[in-house]
Amino acid sequence: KPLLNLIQSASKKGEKLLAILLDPDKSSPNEISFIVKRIEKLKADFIFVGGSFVEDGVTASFVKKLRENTTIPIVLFPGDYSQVTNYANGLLFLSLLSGRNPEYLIEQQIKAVPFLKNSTLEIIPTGYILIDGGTNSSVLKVSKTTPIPQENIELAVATAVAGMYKGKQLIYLEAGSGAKQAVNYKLISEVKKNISIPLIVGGGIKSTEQLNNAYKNGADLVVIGTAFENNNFNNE
Ligand code: 1GP
Repeated sequence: KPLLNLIQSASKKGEKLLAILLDPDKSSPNEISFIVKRIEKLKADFIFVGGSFVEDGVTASFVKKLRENTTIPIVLFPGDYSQVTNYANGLLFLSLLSGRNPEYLIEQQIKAVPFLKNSTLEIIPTGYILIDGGTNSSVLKVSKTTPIPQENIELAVATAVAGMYKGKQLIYLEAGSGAKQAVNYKLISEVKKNISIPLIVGGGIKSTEQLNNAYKNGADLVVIGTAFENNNFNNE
């Protein structure tokens, strides 16, 4: 599993990784070569592609176009099973572990199987944990679940560790796209201390300072979407 190995070995060596998240719904295909140049300038390790509301077929043509413009690995971060496409390199096979909605714990995953059985995608089992980012993010609206409060570190840690015991290869702490409050550093460091698999953190990270603090506290891979989209993130 080349992508997972890359993340695992970076995590072991303490090397920090960056992913830029693109929402096919918000980025126009005409801008792709320009977007790719900006991503390459940031030296991002991955391009994540996904969104909460994307029409059928839009992700596939978007990723195809991306693929033609860059060699950076493309990883699907799908809002639902219809967003899965072979033009990408890998797939975060997400289970929303913080929620109690079976649709996002197992139903969507089952619906993806007919496609995935014949797919070339690297499938990466990922425990997805929503932390309250102070906004009614689209992932909350779509999943109809309650996020874990920032103060409830114990619950966040137990959820992450349960995910690891269930065999997830990555844990993703998510404050929600455009979150007012990113995942707090104490929570990141406590989760990190308690798991032996790589940790992804995203949602509401807008500055180099926040990025570096997330890394310092134990994030192995940070995901930036909104700030990149708004051209607010230059990592200088
Ligand atoms: C959202 O974690 C990602 O799923 C990134 O969030 O858009 O706030 O950067 P932002």
